[in-house]
Amino acid sequence: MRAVSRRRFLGVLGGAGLAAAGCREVAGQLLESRLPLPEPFTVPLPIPEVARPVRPGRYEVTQRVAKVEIIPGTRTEVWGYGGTFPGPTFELRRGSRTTIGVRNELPVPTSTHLHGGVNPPGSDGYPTDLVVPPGHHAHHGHPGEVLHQGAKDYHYPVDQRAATLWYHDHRMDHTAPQVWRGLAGFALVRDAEEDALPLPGGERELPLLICDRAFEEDGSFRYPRAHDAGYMEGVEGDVILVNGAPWPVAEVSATRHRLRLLNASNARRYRLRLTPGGRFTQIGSDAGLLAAPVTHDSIPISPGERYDVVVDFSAYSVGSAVTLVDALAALPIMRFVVARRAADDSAVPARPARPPERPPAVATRVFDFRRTGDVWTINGHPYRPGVPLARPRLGTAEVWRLTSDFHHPVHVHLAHFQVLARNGRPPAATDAGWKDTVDVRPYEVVDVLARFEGHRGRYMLHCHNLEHEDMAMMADFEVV
Ligand SMILES: [Cu+2]
Repeated sequence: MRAVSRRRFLGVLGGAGLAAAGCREVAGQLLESRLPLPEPFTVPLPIPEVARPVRPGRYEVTQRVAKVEIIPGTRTEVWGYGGTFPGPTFELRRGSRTTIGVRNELPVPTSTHLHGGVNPPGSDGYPTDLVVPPGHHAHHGHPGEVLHQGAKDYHYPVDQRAATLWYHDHRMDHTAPQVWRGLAGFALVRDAEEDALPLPGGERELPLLICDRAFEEDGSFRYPRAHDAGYMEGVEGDVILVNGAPWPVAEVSATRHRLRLLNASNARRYRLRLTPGGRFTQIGSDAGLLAAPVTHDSIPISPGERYDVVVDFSAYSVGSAVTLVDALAALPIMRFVVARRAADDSAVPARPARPPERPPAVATRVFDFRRTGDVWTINGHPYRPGVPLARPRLGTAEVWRLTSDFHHPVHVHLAHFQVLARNGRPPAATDAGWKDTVDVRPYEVVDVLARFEGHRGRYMLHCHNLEHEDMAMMADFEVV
């Protein structure tokens, strides 16, 4: 069945991605599912529920075990925020301080990181700042470990521009398996500047959390056991999920749609394309809207990155199928079916946001992401909690030079950055705007201008390949 499906996938691609498929663009090792996989484009695209505050400015969410139907006809145990995968979408408003109380009813400790958030260090989801389930006793504490019994309030000032953020588990040594089991969801920051734009909204704004998973015969998630050798490079699954559904299908009107694309995979990189042809008009990056839209035929997206794009489905005839594919693996991701004509008063604004300022850098620092023996290291060191590799000053900007021996999607907490150069040359068109995660490719040198604003204290930078992260590719920095 799988061979037939794969041939069909290749047919879907029509050769669009085959040229790239042979290149060494893959970051992880493939784990294959042990059950028959569904036909693509048969499961409707789910949209995660929008979380409701318990009172203005306060949300409460419980992390718990639940059984959900992912592969039709089977049940999968997920560890989810609110028992769902993805978790609920939090709609945050710039200028409205928000507290999210996270209760942990899972069998394991957790730490919740709001990815892209400009938050005080105590609410940043530090890997040893843990919420433990009631009655849990730590067997072997890490130095400096803090345990919150049962629940913790995370305080978010939401003093940052409109952007597609997401939240996920960040527990020391266990982020990869815990996110794989479902601990991730969207958090969208909105503001007045964005409200004034004529962007597609409502049903025409689709958050798309893309990730890969593998499944056991009984429908449970398949993931390597702690001591399975061979997954040093990262774990990739053979099923692509969008918002938790395998290769889903969505009916759309023949109008513009805003797609908030998130790669929530542990290790898999994608090169997104539309087939039979089509373009993405990028309006935003990880951490906010762009000063000018940029049009792309394809978009490379590494774990942790977001692309905010507009696709105009009026370019296709009613009844046609438009497939979002990954040109790296030559496999489909999901399908849009253009169902009907409709009025469209949306537009792509010529200037979605003000151009980002570029303050002069007060320092240049090098962070080298590399394998050292059996672990992944930064500047030669496996992670040492509490030992900062840098002490940037609040209110300043620095050039951080990121170097690499492999594909490492580098994520910096707190500080948003602009990509200045790749290998001394101008960055790619897809590097535009404010970012918090950048794919550093094998033997590449990426210069970014990072701004340290908002809060003093202990933060971190790390590889967002979650297996690399768990294998020690993290470092602290302290804003002073
Ligand atoms: Cu890495």
